[in-house]
Amino acid sequence: MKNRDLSRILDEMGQMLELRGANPFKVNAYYRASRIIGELKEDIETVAAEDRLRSISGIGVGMAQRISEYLETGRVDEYETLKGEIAPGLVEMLAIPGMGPRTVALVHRELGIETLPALEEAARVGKLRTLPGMGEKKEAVILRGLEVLSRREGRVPLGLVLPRIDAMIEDLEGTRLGKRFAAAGSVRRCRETVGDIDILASSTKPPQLVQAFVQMPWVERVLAAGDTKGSVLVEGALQVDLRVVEARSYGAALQYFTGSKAHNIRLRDIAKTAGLKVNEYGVFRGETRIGGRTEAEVYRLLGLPLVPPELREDRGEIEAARDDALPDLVEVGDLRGDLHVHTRWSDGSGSVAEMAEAARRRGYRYLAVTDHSRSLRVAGGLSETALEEQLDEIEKVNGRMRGFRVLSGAEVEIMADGRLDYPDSLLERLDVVVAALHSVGRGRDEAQVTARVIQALENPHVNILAHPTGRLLGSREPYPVNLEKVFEVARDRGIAVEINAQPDRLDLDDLGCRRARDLGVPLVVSSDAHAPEQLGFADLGVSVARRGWLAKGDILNTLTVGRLMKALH
Ligand code: DGT
Ligand code: CA
Ligand code: CA
Repeated sequence: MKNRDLSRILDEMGQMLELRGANPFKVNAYYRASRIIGELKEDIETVAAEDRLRSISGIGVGMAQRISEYLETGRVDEYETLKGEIAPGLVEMLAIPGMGPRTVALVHRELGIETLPALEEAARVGKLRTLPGMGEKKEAVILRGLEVLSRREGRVPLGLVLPRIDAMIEDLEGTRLGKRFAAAGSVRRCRETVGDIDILASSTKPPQLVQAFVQMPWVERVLAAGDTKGSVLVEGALQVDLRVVEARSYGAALQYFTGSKAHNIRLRDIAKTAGLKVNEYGVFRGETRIGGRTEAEVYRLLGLPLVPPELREDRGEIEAARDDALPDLVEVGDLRGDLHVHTRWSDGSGSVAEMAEAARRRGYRYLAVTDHSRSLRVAGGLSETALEEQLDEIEKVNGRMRGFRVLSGAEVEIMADGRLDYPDSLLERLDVVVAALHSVGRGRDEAQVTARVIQALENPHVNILAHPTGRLLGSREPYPVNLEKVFEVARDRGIAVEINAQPDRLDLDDLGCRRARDLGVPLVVSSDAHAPEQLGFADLGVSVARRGWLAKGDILNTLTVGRLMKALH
């Protein structure tokens, strides 16, 4: 789907226009179109193909033209022109969390700042705070934003690149110049962010395949094109490396290029001790190749069972493999339901029935509807009365469905004093209460935030703690919270901790999962879907769980609904 890319481009256009002081109506038209397309349930290409762009409310003639232009040519002329006319440093500044077009225009106009280093310098020496409408706080926000931006640089959340990788591999398969294709590197290990994309292929015509690769329409710049490898940049400056090997080396190459480097170094040591040599071409004794066609064979020749890619970080998996004690990792197919989703009642885009149908199509047997609670106004939080009405609707949907159960629930705000956002008398009536913190307020320290969360977990109706650290990949650091203490309370009170599978959350992360499991805390994998098709995010959550060494038995939403309710209550 091109919805996300298009939404981003329109938003950037709005920002660039605002930066240039364009008419606010025009600016807002872009922001609105960006939002509408970002939230659109349908594939924008389908809508355009069926000539229905104009029927989307909020999309006018001009906007529809730009959308068609993008879908047909892969670019929007006006976007490229705007980018060309504005100093590149100013465009970069727009990406700083906490800095909008107005602030960028202000520092440009008043201080003549046009680059990130100049901006940082001005913030450090306290020049920004003197500008009208700024101040010390805003200056500190910008400094932190700069830091976040520099750390984010280069790494992209896995969930955002996975669909693109599938499409690229499909295109490569379409050339018929290779036999097998796979993503390797950090993508295959399912790291939460990836530095670049490594694709491996087996082929009898490596140079032709490399040529076809660097000529793909999605390639923006060719960095290298040799006989067996090519490197390119695709949209958003993301690097893609293709390696082509012979079929008899495919397993060895897949093992080598999956990494991690640390894991590979350990394997090579083991090989050496056994008088063998492993590299990307195979396993050798002296000059003789003794294997390399499959990855399992490589491990077998080293006396090890196949180590799942998600574990290959040298975090104890080599020792576990040697002792034949690798965990039996949870799989996507083990999930029987989802315990955190939103509907149109708050900020989701599907009805209760639509979400339930989509869950059933995924093979689930239950789904907890957990819309936002009353205080989270920005996300359309439900009043008590609205929640009671929703309970009636859930009952009706349940009356129509067989072999599937919609559980009632809510994602309830943890208030500043640690109390929950609905009275106990209402919480008591829900099947699943998910407690969540959406902002901690300025200047709160670890002790305060931890106390607030623990206070909430002491409410007898809470079943699950949502996204426990609140981090957003590339844009927000975790809250200062002592997870260790939170885990202990959760364990003692039988409260599950969530692995929130939104691509930019993945919260808990892999190490958090492992620690929770070691402490005996039950976990759940939740999509936090805001639309039917987002239920699929759960797959990403499962990969985090696998990287955290979790087995099926560690995850409550692998249970049948009867057992689940017992475990939660
Ligand atoms: P990334 O791209 O930063 O997210 O992380 P990776 O793990 O994908 O790293 P990348 O793309 O630099 O290399 C892909 C794999 O190739 C890496 O996981 C292991 C293998 N590899 C690369 N360089 C070396 C090396 O110097 N020694 C060994 N043993 N393996 C290497
Ligand atoms: Ca990589
Ligand atoms: Ca690479």
